[in-house]
Amino acid sequence: MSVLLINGPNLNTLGTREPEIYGSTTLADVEASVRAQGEAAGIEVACFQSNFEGAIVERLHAARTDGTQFVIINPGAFTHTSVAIRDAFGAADVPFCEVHISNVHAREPFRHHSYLSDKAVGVMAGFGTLGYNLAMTFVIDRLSAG
Ligand code: CA2
Repeated sequence: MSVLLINGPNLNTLGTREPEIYGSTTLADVEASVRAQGEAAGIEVACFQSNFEGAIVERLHAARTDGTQFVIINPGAFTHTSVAIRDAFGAADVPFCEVHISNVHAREPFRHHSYLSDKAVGVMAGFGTLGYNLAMTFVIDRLSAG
């Protein structure tokens, strides 16, 4: 069983800036933690981060045929702008959860709209980096149930 964890722009700097919003956990910490959760459940976790919209689109195209059964994605700022990533999920035909570290609904109005949420199985927002683990707990449950 295989899960793909995708992080979008600027999330490679997680843990180094704006700790009052995003905390001090690094992306490497997040990836290791979600991988460990998967390993304990017999699920392989592939991790991908890019600051480029097209690279995320192409990774989603690959997910259609590489055995990915579920995607967990924090699209970063592309959440609020990217019809291309929305369309790529349509083409990939793989279920996904959307994760936001911060509570986007308690922030600026432009962060309240997501181009992905209505296509997601579920959305986590505001639980800090723990949100990735909460989403992974759901995915493990979903995949284990068959
Ligand atoms: O809350 C989230 O996870 C966001 O997806 C993060 C995006 C933001 O544009 C979304 O509205 C909500 C921004 C990621 C910026 O990454 C940083 C990483 C470390 C420190 C500061 C910013």
